[in-house]
Order: sequence, then C-alpha cells, then structure tokens
Amino acid sequence: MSGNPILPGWYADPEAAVFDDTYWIYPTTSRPYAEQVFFDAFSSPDLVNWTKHSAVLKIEAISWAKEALWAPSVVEKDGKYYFFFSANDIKNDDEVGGIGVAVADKPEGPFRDYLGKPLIGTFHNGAQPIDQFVFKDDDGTWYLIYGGWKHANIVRLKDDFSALQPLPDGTLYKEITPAPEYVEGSLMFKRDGRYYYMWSEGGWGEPDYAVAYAIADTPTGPFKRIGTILQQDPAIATSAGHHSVIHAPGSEDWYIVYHRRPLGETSRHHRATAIERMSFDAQGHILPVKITHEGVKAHPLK
Ligand code: FUB
Repeated sequence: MSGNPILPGWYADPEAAVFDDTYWIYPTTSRPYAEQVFFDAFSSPDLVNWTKHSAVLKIEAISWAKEALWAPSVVEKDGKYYFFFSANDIKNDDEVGGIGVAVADKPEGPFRDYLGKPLIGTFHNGAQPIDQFVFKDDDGTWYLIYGGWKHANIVRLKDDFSALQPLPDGTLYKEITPAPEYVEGSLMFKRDGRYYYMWSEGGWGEPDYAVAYAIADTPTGPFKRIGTILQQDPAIATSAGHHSVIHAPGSEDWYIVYHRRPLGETSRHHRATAIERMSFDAQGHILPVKITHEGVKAHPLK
C-alpha cells in the first residue's frame, strides 16, 4: 500500500498526471506566501514509490512573479510539457500576477516562462485568476477552467497556448460557477461522454474544506451540484480538498489525489498530499471517498 500521506513534507493542491509509463504529482509548496518561490515534482512507476524532483520551476524563471506560486496544472503537447501556475495572489487588476505558463522538454523540467507575462492577469466575472486546470476535449479543443473567490470561468486556449480564443458563443471568459458553495480548485474530466466538474468548498485553512461535483453534457454546462464526495474525517485528518484525478491508462481504476491536514496540526500551511481510490455507481455518480491512512495498492503502469 502507498500509505498516506504519500509525499514527505508539506505539499498542497496536488496535480496528478500520467506521462508515458510514469505517474507524476506537481504540488504547491505549502509554506507562507513569501516562501512559495519554487515547485517540486514527484514521479512514481506504481503510485507507491515516489521520487522527488527538486525545484522543477523556480521563481527566478518568471520575471513577473514574486511569491505565492500555487496550484500547478501540467499537460503534454507535441513533445513539450506545459506547466500552468498561479502567482502573486493578486487582489485587484492593478496588481501584477495571475495565471502563467511555463514550458520544458521533459516532465521533470527545468521549466522556463513561456509568455513573459501572465496568460490571465485580471479579474473576470469576479473570479480571482488562480487555481487553473487545463482540460483537453476529445475533439482536440483545449480549455482552461479556473477561479477563486467563489467564481469560476472557462476559457478556450489557442492551440499553441500563447493566448485565449473565443468560445463558440463568442465570449472569451464564460462564467461557469456551478453552485453557491463553490470556492476554488476547479477540475474537469470526461467519462462515458459526460463532463464531470469538481471543485473545493469551505476555507482551505479550516477543517471543513471539501470537494463537490456536478455532471453536464457540455464543458460549459449548465452544471448542477450533485454533492460532496471528499471531506474531513475527524479520526483521520481534516481540511481534505483541492484535489486531482488519475484514470490509470488501460484500466477502470480511478484515483483521487488531494491534500489534508494531519490531526493535531494547527498551521494552515501544514497540508499533506494523500491518495485514495475513486469509484462510480452504475449511474456514473461518484461515490463518497473514505480518507485513509493506508492509501492505495500499487498500480504499476508497465
Ligand atoms: O495553496 C494555495 C491555495 O490554497 C490554493 O490556490 C487554493 O486552492 C487552496 O488550496
């Protein structure tokens, strides 16, 4: 078994990916904002044994970023690896920061700034430009879903990720806030032709942080909240949220990777990355996840 937490140290907002025969996790370095100046990455052949790759993206590589590097979303396209991140925790349009993109030739980096400026550096529809997630639809369209401060937007990326392009209805920033409970941490995947939208609710510094979801027929919704599937267990850990999902290639095995706060920890930065199985019922609804100390069995990809 992997055991939980699976990564040593304080790591939050884990983005899980599969590149070739290897699992990857790209987390936020969970420290005070002024110390969030690099991203580490972790790779594994089987979900149990993890290797650390230190500082795959450093703030020195991003001229416009000064602190608060958050919430990676990493994808492969045409042999390059694109690392979307948030920086600076901006509070208004006068501040420099928001969502940026870095690029590398390998999943372990080193990543370098791709644009020299934020991809999204201002507020739209009330959404703070943080917590981006990149989603590729079956037709090859690349979307980015993002947003903090209780608002979420979907945008369409240009094929070279250099900028946005309008959605089919002509809008550049389409609000898709799925429920009044929505806070941040958007994620999307497709299963059996339907679009699953998942997000975090509650406060990440509080015990009640949680993950809820909706299902729709299109990536732009409309979405209707179905329910909470991940939350604290006072016997195991608190503040379970900001997750990502792995569908192990060639299998029906799904996993949820998330952060949580070990019992007895009081600092809001003390967040640790954990993994559990994620299952569906016959209707495709996501079953509530039980958070554990055991984690998951090995699932080698080779
Ligand atoms: O780690 C910084 C912030 O905390 C993320 O952007 C939020 O989703 C929350 O997890």
